[in-house]
Amino acid sequence: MLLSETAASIKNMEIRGAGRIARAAVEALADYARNLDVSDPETFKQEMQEAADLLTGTRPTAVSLPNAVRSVMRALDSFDSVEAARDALLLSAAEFVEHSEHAIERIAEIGARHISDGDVLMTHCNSEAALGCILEAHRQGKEVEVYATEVRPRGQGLITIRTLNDAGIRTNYIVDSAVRYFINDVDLVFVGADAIAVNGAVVNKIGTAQIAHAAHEARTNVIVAAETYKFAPRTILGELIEIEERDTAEVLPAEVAKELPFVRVRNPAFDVTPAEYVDLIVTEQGAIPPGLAFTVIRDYLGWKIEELR
Ligand code: RUB
Repeated sequence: MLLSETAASIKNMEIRGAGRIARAAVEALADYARNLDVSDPETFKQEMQEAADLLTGTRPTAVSLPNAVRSVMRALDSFDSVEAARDALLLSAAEFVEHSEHAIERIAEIGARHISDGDVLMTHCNSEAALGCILEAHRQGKEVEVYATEVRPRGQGLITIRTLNDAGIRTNYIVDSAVRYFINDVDLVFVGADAIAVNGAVVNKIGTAQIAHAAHEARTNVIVAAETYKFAPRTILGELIEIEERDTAEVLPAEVAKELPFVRVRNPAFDVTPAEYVDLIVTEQGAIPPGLAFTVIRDYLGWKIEELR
């Protein structure tokens, strides 16, 4: 897929979910580098930077996207020939994709340990990492049942219930507003993340915070499944994670909205779940309480505070 096509597919959500977005962006960068026909290394770096900026500008919340792109672009720092720089970038991109796929497998293994035979789980949106844990528990022979939400306005719950159904997992499909009604029937909430702040707050699909709040009230544990590259380094400096607000026509058709001049439609795609409503974050490096988010940024993302300034 061409760079501009990948960027458009991420923006219009044909490619969606923070992990998939990161991998698609890295693959698009690699493809662009492979075909970039320039002779001067500075021009190569500059063109690659423009490509990187195009990709990172597509969706603002999933921090996996800039983290992935930046980690691959770092490969260009120390080369002075186009061929050497190209090779280094291609190697780094391949390593990222491999690491990302491996991370999903590790998270599934670690997350499944927290699921017991007979558990009733709830999930929201469509997270490859969260679903990986549920599918792995099922694969191990644990009998699980899932409540999956619809996920207004884009309906990602449909993708989730198809996957669960294909695996033969008993699933209840509910509207988002039925979460509190059913929360007492649930043993464990499993969700993914688009970004995790240094204080352990989790940014995920709009509605996650309400679910976590209901779970907290019902004393039901909330587990977040997230690769370490979903942690947001710049939050160390107090930077807030931008919440994407999408086209209002996803919520109300434009022709209806036109008839209602006093009505303003709002469509935030994500919300922030405070760390105190999160019991555990399962990463490929192990499961941590949200209070240890800083150590992930320090120890696994390789960011130095000086670099962030
Ligand atoms: C997807 C979403 C997912 C996270 C984690 O939102 O909120 O829960 O991205 O997914 P959208 P994963 O559909 O708007 O991209 O675990 O697959 O990275």
